Amino acid sequence: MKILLLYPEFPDTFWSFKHALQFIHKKASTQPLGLLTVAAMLPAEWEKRLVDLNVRKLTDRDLAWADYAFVSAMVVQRESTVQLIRCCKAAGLKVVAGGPLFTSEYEHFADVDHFVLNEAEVTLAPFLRDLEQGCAKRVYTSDQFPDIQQTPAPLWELADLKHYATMSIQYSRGCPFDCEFCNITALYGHRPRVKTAAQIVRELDGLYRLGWREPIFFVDDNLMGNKKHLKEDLLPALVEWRKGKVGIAFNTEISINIADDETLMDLMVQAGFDTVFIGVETPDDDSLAECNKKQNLHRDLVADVKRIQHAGLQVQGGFIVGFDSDTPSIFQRQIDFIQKSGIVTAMIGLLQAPIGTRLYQRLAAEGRLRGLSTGDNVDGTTNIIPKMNLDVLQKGYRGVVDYLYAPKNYYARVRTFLREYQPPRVTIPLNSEYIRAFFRSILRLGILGKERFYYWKLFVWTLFRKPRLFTVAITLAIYGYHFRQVADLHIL
Ligand code: B12
Repeated sequence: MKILLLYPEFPDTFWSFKHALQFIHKKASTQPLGLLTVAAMLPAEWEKRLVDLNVRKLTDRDLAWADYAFVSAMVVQRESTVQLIRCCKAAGLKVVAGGPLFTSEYEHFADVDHFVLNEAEVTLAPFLRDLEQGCAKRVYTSDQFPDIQQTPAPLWELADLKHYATMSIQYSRGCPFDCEFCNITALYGHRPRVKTAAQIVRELDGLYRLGWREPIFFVDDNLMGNKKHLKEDLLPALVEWRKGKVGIAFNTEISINIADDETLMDLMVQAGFDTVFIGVETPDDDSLAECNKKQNLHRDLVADVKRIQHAGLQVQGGFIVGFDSDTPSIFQRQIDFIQKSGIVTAMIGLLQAPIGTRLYQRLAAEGRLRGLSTGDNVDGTTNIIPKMNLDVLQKGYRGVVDYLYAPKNYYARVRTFLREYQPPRVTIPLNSEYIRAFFRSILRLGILGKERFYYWKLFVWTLFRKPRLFTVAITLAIYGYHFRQVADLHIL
């Protein structure tokens, strides 16, 4: 059996990092981990070929070679997925589909032959058994959340690593919190399930053996979902693993209450983490209460962020406007809050209601939905009929984006952050690609760019005040360029 594993193209969005990746000559931010994991669960004797359309084209030869196409996607890839499936069908290929897009809305894909939904650890084996017996059904689904200690290591070797800026790896699935707008708990459950430290070390060894020295993203829904295992099992093992190795900084997603645990932050930094993404959402307690974001309520969120930065972890943040409790004053409050926190990578979006969330159910019952969410919550659209006038909301939102990514304010935020940040422990060996990226930044941002004045100001300021953070400063200048391109594309 010959299996073509297909990952559709991402649109040009905030997280695609497309415009920043050009500086380091990479094609995509990270590899499709779901497909590589599924590949490891298929019979070893089957032939497998990965085509990630973000890094290379799908050719007629690929299509002619395969017996089956296995497609994975998330909602934001909806459009390119439809085209990709059409292309496979036109080539006479049978299509098997799985992953979050299909688990959320498989009914919309009439051309797919078999849906293997939810987590493949549960649904793939029954599908393969039926396929062998010639009686495969159209839909395989399950409400079980499997033990991921049985999950095999992803087949990294199927991916052409040189095209990616980061590799991703997963320690846990699920989140103990229950934010109304998030579909993590619907997809992966409340009880965080963890792999063993030994499993993760084996996965890391696999990547290291393949020569990987660039960053690794722990794509957990909330790395500290199971704090006991994290502190007692994983982090000590990572501290040990790191000894004698170069490069490989880690980043992850986590909740704000990490700020309450100095020991945890310290262990994470020792283990090599330098960046965390946190859903900060809003400075407004009524909106936090409305969306059940209990972990963020009644806290001094700016002080929390500073504490985390001071411990040596850069904070990237998600922010939302458009809650029912929001009034037009929210726009300026978000701006002040984000500028003060020094969160440089601030993803601010309009509230959307993805299928499968409690928010979707509530608004459906209230008759306040307009179709499906685009899956990209920073494209300035929403499928919600908001309480605030939609025009006021969208104009206010546009104002916030304009402000946050205008070079003057963006670069000011970079300096606020660098003042607080402890240099990361992991030393990244300078490679020729980074050196070229540095010269490209001088040309594109320092000579040709609208931001050139702010670029040079940051350049000189960092050299004199924070020389050890010079690489971080240039990297953030490059990110800013990407964010501005995306903001211009979508909503300006
Ligand atoms: C890493 C990640 C990203 C990376 C993308 C990495 C990549 N190249 O794929 C980045 C940071 C770019 C990203 C961005 C976004 N993401 Co994201 N992301 C994740 C995250 C945290 C991990 C994905 C992963 O690797 N999981 C590990 C693998 C093993 O799990 P899996 O993919 O689910 O695969 C399992 C099953 O689904 C199944 N399976 C998967 N594929 C297939 C295929 C077949 C054929 C079969 C049989 C089975 C199968 O088997 C696997 C093993 O059980 C998930 C959350 C999560 N827990 O998965 C969110 C998630 C996928 N992201 C989500 C969202 C919404 C986004 C954004 C839109 C966020 C935003 N606000 O802008 C953006 C959009 C992307 C863009 N470019 O604009 C949603 C998607 C919801 C949906 N229903 O589609 C998720 C689920 C998070 C959430 N809150 O709900 N994301």
